[in-house]
Amino acid sequence: MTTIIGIAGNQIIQSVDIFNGNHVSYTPQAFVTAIQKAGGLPIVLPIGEEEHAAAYVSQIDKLLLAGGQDISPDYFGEEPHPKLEETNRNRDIFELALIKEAIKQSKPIFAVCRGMQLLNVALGGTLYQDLSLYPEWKVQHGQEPTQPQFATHGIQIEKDSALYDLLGETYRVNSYHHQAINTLASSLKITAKSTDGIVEAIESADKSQNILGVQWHPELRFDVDTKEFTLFDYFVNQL
Ligand SMILES: [Mn+2]
Repeated sequence: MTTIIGIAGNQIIQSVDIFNGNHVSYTPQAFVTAIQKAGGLPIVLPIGEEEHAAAYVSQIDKLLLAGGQDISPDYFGEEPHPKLEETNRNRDIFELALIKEAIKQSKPIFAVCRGMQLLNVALGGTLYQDLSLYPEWKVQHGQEPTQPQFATHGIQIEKDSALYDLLGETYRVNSYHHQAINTLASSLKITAKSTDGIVEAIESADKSQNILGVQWHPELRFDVDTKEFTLFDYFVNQL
């Protein structure tokens, strides 16, 4: 049986000169391609009503949370900091509902960048709305305009983790985030950090949930680095 992967989709809802000005639901092609290459069957879940999250999750085997907008800070009890960037409240609400349903229905979750941060918030953790709020910030975590196929900063991986088995003790990742995990949700464990101490990967603290979260973008490097592809292979075929 083919493993059905639900990818939580994003929207373009401002006026832009693409798609003939139409608003669109979408996910980056790289997620679709990586899942197909790993033998999974990807389905894009458009942002919808939170009460429909249970029906969506019941149709899929596993959930993938992609990157994108900043997370509305009131979900972790803060007002918007001046350095907060674009948010989409509808996406936050829908994805928070997808996460709760996936956990309730025991469906594994692979969470990328914003997805990892939102997962932490959904489970009770908090974020730095901007890295300038992190006192020990020393590494460039927003590598733009350097292209995403280039890994720019190092991470140190914890031994007792699935990530260690996939990537080893040290690895280099690309980095496109200005927000980061602050306090970690109690049901999660940190499995990798950058050298300045930013959380770069998480897993479930116990065996009750199947969770892999990464702060970088493996979907933008898997075709130039076979180790990066092992994350998708693990998600689709093992997690
Ligand atoms: Mn980083």
